[in-house]
This record gives sequence, structure tokens and C-alpha cells, in this order.
Amino acid sequence: MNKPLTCRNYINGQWRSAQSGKFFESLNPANWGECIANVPLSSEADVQAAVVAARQAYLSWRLVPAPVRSEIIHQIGQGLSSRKEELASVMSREMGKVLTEAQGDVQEGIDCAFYYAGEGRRLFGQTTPSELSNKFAMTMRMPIGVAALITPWNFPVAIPCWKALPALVCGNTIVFKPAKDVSACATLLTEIFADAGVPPGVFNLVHGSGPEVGQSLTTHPEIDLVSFTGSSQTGAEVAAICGRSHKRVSLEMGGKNAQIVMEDANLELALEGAIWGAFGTTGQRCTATSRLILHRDIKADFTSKLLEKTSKLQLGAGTNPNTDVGPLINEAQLNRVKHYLEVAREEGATVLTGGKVAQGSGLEQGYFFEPTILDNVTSQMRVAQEEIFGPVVSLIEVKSFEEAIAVLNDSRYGLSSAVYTQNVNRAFQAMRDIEAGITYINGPTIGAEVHLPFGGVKATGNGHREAGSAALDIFSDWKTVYVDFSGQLQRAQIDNR
Ligand code: TXE
Repeated sequence: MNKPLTCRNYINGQWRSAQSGKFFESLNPANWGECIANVPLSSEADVQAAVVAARQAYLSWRLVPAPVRSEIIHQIGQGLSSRKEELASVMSREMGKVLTEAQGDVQEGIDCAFYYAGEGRRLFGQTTPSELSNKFAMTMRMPIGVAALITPWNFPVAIPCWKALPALVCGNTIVFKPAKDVSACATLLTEIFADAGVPPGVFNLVHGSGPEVGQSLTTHPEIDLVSFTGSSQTGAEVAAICGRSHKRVSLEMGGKNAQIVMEDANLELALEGAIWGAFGTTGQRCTATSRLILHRDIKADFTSKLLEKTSKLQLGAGTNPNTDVGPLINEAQLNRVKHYLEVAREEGATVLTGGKVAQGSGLEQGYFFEPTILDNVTSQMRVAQEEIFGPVVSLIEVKSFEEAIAVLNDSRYGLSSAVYTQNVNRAFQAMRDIEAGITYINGPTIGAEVHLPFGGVKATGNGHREAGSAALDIFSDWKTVYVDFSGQLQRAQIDNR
């Protein structure tokens, strides 16, 4: 067992304890007897210090040329690369995900760093003709100010990088509040930012709870922008607070993602996609496959093969190289999944496999739940409508392609979607008719790449997109500039008519 890490807040370039002097523990979800980190339990006073530092640092950071900001972001990419194995190992122990997935999480941060490092030499605006003579017109991206980044536990490096790196390249300063369950990961990430040469006050870390630290940030008058990923319920509260104080807010919330398998699909491919989509990261991805919409002609065959593959999945600690499915993040999440199994049974769904807390050697002190397949699910059931966020997938039978699309769209969420078909016409119809931010053809619902926009429609988000150049629209404002070199007053829409 490793010695617990002692975490600190990082404010104005200094590592500090919380002003309360209190700590909480971040525990290993695969073995709750292991403390991964002792973490400061911060309060409003710590948030205040961080916001003051970020506000002060903004005055100079916004004037650093973007290509110079980029060089620091490039160093962050180098730092992440050189500490990838260490970060992944801590992540696997602290958050529970399988080591290879944890490496993928860090890799996403690295990719993101090199992408936004390049962006510093672009940040393109537009030049366009003016309608008046001897007048010049253009647009420029301007930073917003101090950004609060509120992040969940399921992607401890990738999600903070998705937010922090475009925020930095655009010239904003940051107060970062990670989820309590991944405080050690957030600490290592912050060390990498500091070692890369991010100036004091530009990137600040405050550990603590959502209601205390998170809410102090969303209500703080000196925070200009909040970028949030988490539950729909908390997202709605964050948006309401930001709306009242005219803060910009980007929200990335839940999903109820579906994979359609048509009768003409390559079934082996669709099976592999279903297993990875439903049970990868123990179903704790916002893009996880939680509904499998199966054409009736292949349903029986597909289901028996799915059961066979599922029975082979190994549960265990993410650090064990033989593990396929790790633990859930904490007791609350385990109770949530257990609750949804009760709901499923009450609603008349059939539990084909799983459906209970996992027992067995090595699983006694962890939040393990068996990979679960629910059959006879209809679109109206709560298990087909609400985000479960665990290793649970519901099978829904359909008779036609049109019905499959209708069932997929019968959701308040619209994040990711997948269609397995060999029919090119159906593939293009699906791209056009599915109500989701992301559609995969012949691939699972998970697998986002950092240079493409990420986000959803309907109740999944509020219209913003993370990653790629789309994220720049969250972290910058357009300024439109007119330069009149005619030496006289020229009235648009009037003098040239
Ligand atoms: O999320 P919360 P939780 C969904 C998933 C999961 C459920 C609950 O369904 O089962 O949410 O997870 C901070 N003001 N997702 O409880 O509470 C909090 O400290 C400001 C989907 O972990 O939304 C954390 O940093 N901030 C999601 C972050 O918000 C507050 C990933 C998210 O926590 C706050 C995670 C407040 N009042 C959960 N209350 C995805 N889209 O991937 C909490 N926070």
C-alpha cells in the first residue's frame, strides 16, 4: 500500500492548506481501506484568495502573446507525457478505472495540450470587406476573464485539460475545482501546470465539496465564466445562479446513449462495440451505452452472444492487468445503481445477468457491481430514460429502422449515439435524423477525439461544445473592429445608398 499523498490548494503559485485547517480523505474505490490522499477541505475563504489571485494575474496574462502562452501549454503536454505512467497509476487507484483506460485518459490530456499549443498561432478571426470606402473590418477573439472550472471524477485528467487548455490559450485565468474523489489526480495535474511555467495566479486549484467550494465559485462576483461537467441536477443549479448574475456558463451533463443494431449489421463488430460502450469505465462515462436497440431478427442471437461475452468480463481493481471492469467510484454511486435495479424489477424488466453487488475474493472492500443486462425494456421505463451511470445496459426490441431511430430519440438527453448497419442509405439517414451531438456509424458510443467538438443536444448541455476549435467559443468573446481611414464621417446603411 502506498503512503497517502498530502494534497494542498494551489493559490497564486503557492501550495497552501485550507484556511479551516481541515482535511478529508480520498479513498481507493477498489479497496476503501486504502487512503490515496489527505485533502484540504476548503471553504469560501480559500475560494476568495484564489479568485483574487486569478483576477490579479489576468491583468498580465491576457497581454502575453498567444504564441507565448502556447509554449507553456506545449510544456504542459511534455509534462503530461513524461508523467503519464505515474498519473495513470494514481488515477487507477484513486478513481478505479482500468490502467489502460487511465493511460488513455492522460493521453487525451496530452493530445489536448498539443492541439491547443498549436491553436496559439491560429486563434483566427475574420477580415472582411466593409460596405464603406476606405474602411477596414475584422474580428478578434478576446479572453473572458476569470474562469471557474468545475469537473467530475470520471475523467480526472482529460476533462480538466479540455477546459483549462483552451481557457489558457485564449488568455483567461483559472480557478479549478475538481471532484473530491479525484483530488490526488488534480494535485498531480496542477504540479505539471506549475512545472510547465504557468505564472503564479494564472492557474489556481481549490479542493473541496460542491456545495461549499463549487457554489462559492458560481456565486462569486469576480468569476466571469463557469465551465461545468457533472450531473443534470447540479448543472441546472449552476446555470440558474450564473443566469442571475450574467455569467457565461457552459454545461456538459448527462446522457442516455443508445446503440442501434440492425439486422444487416456485422454482429461481431456490434457486439464488441456494445461490450466496450456499456461496460468500459464501468459504465461511468457520459457517453456510455445504456440502451441497446436491437432489430427483432437478430435480437435472440445477439443477446445470447452478448451474455456469453459479458460472462467472461473480469471484475477487479483497475490496477490488476487482468481486470476488464473496475469498481464504481463510491458508495453513493453503488447505491444509485442498486436503486435502479429495484426500479427495473418493479417496472417489469428481466435481469438476464448481473443485477447485484459483486461478491468474491478481492472484491470485499470495493464498490463492485456485476455487469448487468436488462431485457424486456420499453422506452417508457425509467431505466430507459434516466442516467444510471453504472455497468447496466437495457435491451429494447424494434421492428424497423424507423422505429429504432424513434426509440433512440425518445430521450430528454442527446449526447452520443451509434448505429451498426451495412446499408449506406440507413447510415446517412441516421446521421441526419438522430437527435444527438455525436453519432458513430459502425463504432460504439464512446471514442471522442480532442480535435472534434464534444457535447450534446437537448438536456445534455446548453449549446456549447468542448474540445477542438469549438471550445474557443466558450473561452473567448468576439470583438468586431472597424477602422475608418476615410477621414470623414461615413454612416453605414445611409451614406452608401
Ligand atoms: O455529480 P455532481 P456527482 C452524473 C451521473 C452521476 C451523477 C452524480 O449520473 O451518477 O451525475 O454524480 C460539483 N455548485 N454525472 O454527484 O454533484 C462537484 O463537487 C457547484 C455525469 O459526482 O454534479 C463536482 O466537482 N458545483 C457526469 C461536480 O460538481 C457543485 C460526470 C460534479 O458533481 C455543486 C459526473 C454546486 N451546488 C456525474 N454540487 C458526466 N456528464 O460525465 C456539486 N458540485
